[in-house]
Amino acid sequence: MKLYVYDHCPFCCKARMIFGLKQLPLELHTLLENDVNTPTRLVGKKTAPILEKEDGSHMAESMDIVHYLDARYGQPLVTPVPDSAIKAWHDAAWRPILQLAIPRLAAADLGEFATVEARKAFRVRQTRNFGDFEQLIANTPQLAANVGQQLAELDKLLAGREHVDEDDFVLYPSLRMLSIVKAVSLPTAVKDYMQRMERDTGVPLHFDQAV
Ligand SMILES: N[C@@H](CCC(=O)N[C@@H](CS)C(=O)NCC(=O)O)C(=O)O
Repeated sequence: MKLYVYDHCPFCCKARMIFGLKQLPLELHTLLENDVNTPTRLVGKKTAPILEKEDGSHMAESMDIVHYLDARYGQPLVTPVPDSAIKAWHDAAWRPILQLAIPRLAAADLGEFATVEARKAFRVRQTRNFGDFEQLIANTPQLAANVGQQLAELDKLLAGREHVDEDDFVLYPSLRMLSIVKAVSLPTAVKDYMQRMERDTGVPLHFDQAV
């Protein structure tokens, strides 16, 4: 099956994760950030991820893709987690994580930024969402201190964790984005978790491009 993604995109990471966890063959197609035509032709709007199913039809919405593949191939593993502490943690932490990660991802070597115009389009879209990139970079010390405190809490939640459930689809995409941020040091259980998920999902972290 074919999956259309942006490499920076946390929703796309969710869809990629289920392919890796279920060891399904994956043809990954990275859309250019400013390619409006391809997604619009496939699902009627500019969005990622998009799954091309075996029958040639297309499906958007990351968790719909995850549940579709989870139910269809092998034993279901994306079990719901009522009153999830990890989800509550993520609700509080995702915005500062993205404020750190987005301006750094914008400068990274990623397939969706293969042209100057595509990289520029990302800056325009995400400046609308998160504000001026230079200001975000200047805010690194405060943001990193904030995220560092939150990671100390997460470390307790992840100690001894070995199973997979719906929480991983909430958490790993954001921690993957955080892996591009050098200023944040990762506590042991968080780092171990990220490396285990990288191995088991096949969705690589960005440590090699961290700034
Ligand atoms: N609810 C959707 C959200 C997907 C989404 O917002 N994807 C972003 C990319 S990170 C997007 O397509 N943004 C619109 C754009 O690229 O213009 C899902 O879970 O798949």
